[in-house]
Amino acid sequence: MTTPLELLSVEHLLSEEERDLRDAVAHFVDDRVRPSVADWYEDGLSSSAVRELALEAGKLGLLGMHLTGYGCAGTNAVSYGLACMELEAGDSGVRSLVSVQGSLAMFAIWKFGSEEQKQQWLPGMAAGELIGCFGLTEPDFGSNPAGMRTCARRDGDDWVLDGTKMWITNGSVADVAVVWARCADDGAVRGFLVPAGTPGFTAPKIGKKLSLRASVTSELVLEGVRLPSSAVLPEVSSLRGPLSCLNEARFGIVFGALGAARDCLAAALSYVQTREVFDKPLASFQLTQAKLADMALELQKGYLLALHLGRLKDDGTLTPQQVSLGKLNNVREALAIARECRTILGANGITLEYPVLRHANNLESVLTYEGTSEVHQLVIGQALTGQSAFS
Ligand code: TGC
Ligand code: FAD
Repeated sequence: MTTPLELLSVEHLLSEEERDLRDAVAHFVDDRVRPSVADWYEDGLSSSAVRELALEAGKLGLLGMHLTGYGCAGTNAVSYGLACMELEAGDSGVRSLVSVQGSLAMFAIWKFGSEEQKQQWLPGMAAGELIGCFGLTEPDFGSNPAGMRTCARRDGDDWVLDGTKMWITNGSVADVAVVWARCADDGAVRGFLVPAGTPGFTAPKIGKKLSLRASVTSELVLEGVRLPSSAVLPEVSSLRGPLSCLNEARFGIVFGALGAARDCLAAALSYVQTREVFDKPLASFQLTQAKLADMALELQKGYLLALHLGRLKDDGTLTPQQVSLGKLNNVREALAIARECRTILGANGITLEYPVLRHANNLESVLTYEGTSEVHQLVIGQALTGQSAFS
């Protein structure tokens, strides 16, 4: 029997170094994620578990791995993508931890921070000793962050921040929050580094989630938060700042979502060999094989797309529109695969004994965060027609 990813021999398109890194992350997921992930999902991931995972991911060099200097591993983009794929084969929440830390919080500081800010935060974040979060979304402004109400005003040499951020991954665990705010004096959007414990800053955890349960999600509340002038990221003063960070994280998701889909397909392939219906293995029915063939096809098309985008990124030519194409396709197809696998497992598919509904539920969040499918359709529509249809 051939595994889905062997069908097209996509493996041959990877270098030995890329395969070795991918395998190391896969072992980490087998050892540290798979044995506990059903419990994390059922109980909700604790803050201490986030810290432990961050330290282990830091030891493996996964945090900010595609960045250079400041203790970061400096791998190529394809290796980062492959790491996301293996982590998300474990759980989207674990990939989220690595994405938010490396591609959002660390990238913001690495790209737009002062040398002093980089020295202060990046080595500890790369090691997983310090955790960062990224606050862009607000209760009333998700897809349209340009409408943000979080406001920064000057008071002497200080900045004072007021506002609320919503749905922030690791908000209540983080040692530092990268908060994007509109400045009262010039209307520019700037990033601020808000250390945990700053007076006026709280981060209540969001409960009752039915998706991404192996991940902590929080609100950020800023009430007269006073920060020194050194807290502002000096190198950007428009939405280009946060949107550039999103390009990085979305790229990881292009690969990551396929990991979740691959894990679902592996579970379904194993299930159909042993489950008998109408006195024959489920694998022997044409309808089952048609489902499996279509899913393997989409998985491999998605993998080729991800690799192509990864090679473009390593060449320095990847555009945000191309990232939108990859995120739109691969998350949408991954979710369709997860749901189809759930049908194959019948009632067993609804339990945490198997990964399929957990992945499907997680992928509902992945479809929404980092730009909803509709936002990415509109980005592509604008590229095709030259017309913006956002508003
Ligand atoms: P627009 O007026 O077109 O541009 C404003 C400024 O931004 C620049 N720009 C970009 N820069 C870099 N990368 C991109 N993709 C960019 N898109 C635009 C643009 O050049 C301009 O710069 P400047 O310096 O000239 O001012 O922007 P717009 O307000 O019309 O917005 C366009 C739109 C809707 C595509 C954008 O707002 C968007 O992407 N919305 C979706 C928001 C979103 O994805 N939020 C995600 C929050 S973080 C998250 O979800 C983390 S989940 C956890 C995890 O990853 O695990
Ligand atoms: P809305 O923007 O209100 O969209 C609602 C619906 O309207 C969607 O279907 C959308 O596609 C559609 N829509 C919006 N605009 C248009 C349009 N112009 N045309 C047609 N349809 C449109 N954010 C952060 O900043 N940091 C984080 O760490 C973070 N982590 C997250 C973790 C989880 C688990 C989740 C679920 C979300 C997280 N988010 C985070 C927030 C996420 O980025 C937003 O949820 C997302 O951007 C969508 O915003 P919204 O939920 O406000 O939906």
